[in-house]
Amino acid sequence: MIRSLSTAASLLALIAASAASAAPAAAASPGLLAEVRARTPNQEGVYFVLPDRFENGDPGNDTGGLKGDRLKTGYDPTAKGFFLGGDLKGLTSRLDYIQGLGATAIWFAPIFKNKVVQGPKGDESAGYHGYWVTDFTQVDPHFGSNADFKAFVQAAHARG
Ligand SMILES: [Ca+2]
Repeated sequence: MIRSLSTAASLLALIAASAASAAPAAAASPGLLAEVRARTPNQEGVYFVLPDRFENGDPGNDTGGLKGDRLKTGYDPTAKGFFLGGDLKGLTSRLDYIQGLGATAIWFAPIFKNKVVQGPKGDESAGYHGYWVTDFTQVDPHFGSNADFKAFVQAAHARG
């Protein structure tokens, strides 16, 4: 069974994404939640994932809604220092795969809106890793939307 295990930063995103609606685990049954809560940390199999490098579920968000070359959009699937296109829809679509590995929890790199590109001229790279956060209340558009994050959490929680 999979349970979302988030970094403190990702928890903030979850709170932001679900602030206007029901609790994110509402889809899981009370018995399932009790089972999950009874597990100790050493019973979890944590799968760490960098969303940009996992699965591209929506090519429409690859440039994060930005126009121009890779120094404007951060997207260049031919360069390891730039966004490759992976996103939350892709991650959600591969929950069967992650569960099949035996993982019971998912921990992923920050997904918040972050600086697109930085670095000295000729040595620029993009924030595909998520660690240049500029807004802790919004999912970076390269990864999807707050609704996509909520859908991921609900799909993962529905598995336990
Ligand atoms: Ca994408």
